[in-house]
Amino acid sequence: MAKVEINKPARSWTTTFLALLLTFVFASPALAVQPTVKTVPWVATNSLIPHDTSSGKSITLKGTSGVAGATIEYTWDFGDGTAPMVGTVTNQYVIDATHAYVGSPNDIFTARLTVTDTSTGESDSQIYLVEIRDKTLETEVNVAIDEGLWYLHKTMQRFSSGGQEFGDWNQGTSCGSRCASSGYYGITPTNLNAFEANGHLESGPTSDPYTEDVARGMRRLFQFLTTEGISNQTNGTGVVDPDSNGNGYGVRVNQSNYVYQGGMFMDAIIASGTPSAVTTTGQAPAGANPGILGRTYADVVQDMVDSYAYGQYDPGAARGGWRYVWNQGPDGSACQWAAIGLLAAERAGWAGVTVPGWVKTENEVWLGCSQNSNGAFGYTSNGSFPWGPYAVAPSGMVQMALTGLAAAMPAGTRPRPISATASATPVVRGAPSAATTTGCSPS
Ligand SMILES: [Ca+2]
Ligand SMILES: [Ca+2]
Repeated sequence: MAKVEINKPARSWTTTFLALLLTFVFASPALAVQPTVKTVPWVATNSLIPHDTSSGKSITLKGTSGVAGATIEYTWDFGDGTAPMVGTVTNQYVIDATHAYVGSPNDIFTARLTVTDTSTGESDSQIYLVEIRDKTLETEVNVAIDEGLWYLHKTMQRFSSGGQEFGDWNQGTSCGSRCASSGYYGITPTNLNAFEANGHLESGPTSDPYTEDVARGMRRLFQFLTTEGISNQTNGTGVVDPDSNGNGYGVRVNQSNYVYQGGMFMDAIIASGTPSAVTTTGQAPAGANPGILGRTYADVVQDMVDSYAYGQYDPGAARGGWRYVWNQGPDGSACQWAAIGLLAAERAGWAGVTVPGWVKTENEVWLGCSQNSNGAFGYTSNGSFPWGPYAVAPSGMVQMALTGLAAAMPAGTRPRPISATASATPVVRGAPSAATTTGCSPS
């Protein structure tokens, strides 16, 4: 019974009834959100290409729903005659089921995920195709990629801010130690790159649940960057201008160890495949400072190239590499991330993105300094192997790819492979020249 307030005219029962009726009629449909089911495709642009498995192997069937709650029920029908799995959707982003299909190569099973709102009877469903393959390395790799991307999807932390949807792997709350316990921003672009390298892009179809993940992550990625003023440098070739796009600024990761992280960001931005896309997040422009917000992806990448060009170490015989902060004497573990980012920028073929030639010729100086005559690349010089040759030899090789040395050298003169049994102290074969053993360590 409605409470009738003194001094206010009481509404008649018919008015009250009509108001309640209208509330019911118009409010209820607005409250009920129709379930929208998405299943993860193996190929983002063609959901009819099945996921790989091998007979008897446990795999994860993967889907999402637009809604979750006590009245939202899911059914995974595996399509092989076994009993379906039924449950309540508690997390709209994770409706998965583990299943092992048994059959012969080329057998295709059509599983189906159905989500029903039991309070309204509304439902939606999508198929999920699985094909039995021979248990080869390729099949195992494909299943591992499939499962790995789902792990990243499940551990992404999603949130809204300022009317935009975000996601990252940096907060270490809901995913605990599985997230970046160190809190380094680089984990987010690295994980985004895993999606992109496997064809799941922010510009992809909305039917792919990973499209939303990558879009959330890209918005977050640009919030981790900052502009910085850069200036002419004097290196072994003379005075050089690192500012290829002439705006007076570079861009770097807004955190410690930014030299190590920048290449991961450049990879993820370039792997989007959309140089003309415009950022909707990040540092606002202010006066001459271009900021990050409202710029094309290509322009941001060029400014990251500009910062690596600016931060390359310039003086002496050990010049041409990078370390913890800009313009510090090089080490091989930092150099590789510069090379990885710059190589991606160069190979992207994006209009307006260029890597100055002098960055590469100066990098060759560092390669000459840090390569031992046994072929291995050292850490801070050609005799520096604090962890053996294993970690920094690939660093030297990716730098060689950037400079063009690796492609230009005849096969017989490429760096010799590092033996798995090589000593932590490199064995110098033959008589190394003085130039390859001394005189090039950064001071
Ligand atoms: Ca610039
Ligand atoms: Ca410099």
